[in-house]
Amino acid sequence: MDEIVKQIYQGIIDGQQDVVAAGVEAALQAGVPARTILAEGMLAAMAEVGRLFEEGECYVPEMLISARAMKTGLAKLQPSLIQTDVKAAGTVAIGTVKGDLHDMGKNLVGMMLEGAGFKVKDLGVDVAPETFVSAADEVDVIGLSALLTTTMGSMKTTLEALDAAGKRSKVKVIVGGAPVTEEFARQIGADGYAADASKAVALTKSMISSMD
Ligand code: B12
Repeated sequence: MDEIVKQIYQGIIDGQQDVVAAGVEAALQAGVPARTILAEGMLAAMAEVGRLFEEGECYVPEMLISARAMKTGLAKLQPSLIQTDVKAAGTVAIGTVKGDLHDMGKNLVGMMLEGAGFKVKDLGVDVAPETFVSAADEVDVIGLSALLTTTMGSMKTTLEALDAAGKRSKVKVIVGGAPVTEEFARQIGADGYAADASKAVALTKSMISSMD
């Protein structure tokens, strides 16, 4: 791994916002591709933080501090990360489902969608099914994010609420988040699943073109 990328990786694990911000700037200046910084420096570090938490080697406060450092880095990386070439048409509402406060994956997906030309409405975290239902009138695609196995059920509840309100056929619903799988997406009747932000962009494009 590149020395600067290593610095970013370690900075996120240690929760050092300054180190991460300076590292991202230095890496970009040195010509390291934004996607490499994201994948090898930032996402790999968050995965390691998750592993440390699981093993009882770090706790919620450390996880939060690492998340803050990652957010600082992401803000620096954002302009280089988003592709501004081809503009896609379409609107997407994205939110983290009820009971779940994790927002970095959702933010990253929203950021990449915006970069690809979509109009994105960010509904935030801990979003009630009714809020997604209200958004269904204004958008083409709804994106649901969940990071906890316990909140994956909220995705199903949200789809049921859309159905009950008679709005299920008006929008395409895509789902994602670390514990979510293609299989789960199919089980709950979502229209699509993507494992990461780039795939989410491709998926959204295909959802919109299937609506024409
Ligand atoms: C940072 C973090 C936190 C931070 C969140 C800060 C924030 N602002 O988001 C804080 C400290 C608040 C937190 C709290 C908790 N957390 Co936490 N957290 C994490 C951690 C380390 C990283 C998550 C992250 O941001 N990853 C980086 C992002 C970019 O990746 P991502 O979210 O997966 O998103 C990508 C894809 O999944 C996809 N995607 C995501 N959303 C969507 C949506 C759509 C539509 C699509 C198409 C794609 C897509 O694209 C994204 C970009 O590529 C994970 C570990 C892990 N391996 O995931 C644990 C983890 C998710 N947390 C966990 C737990 C247990 C908790 C707590 C319950 C801890 C506690 N005891 O309080 C609480 C729950 C609070 C709540 N109600 O939500 C567990 C969940 C276990 C489980 N099986 O359910 C994990 C897996 C850690 C572990 N290994 O045990 N957490």
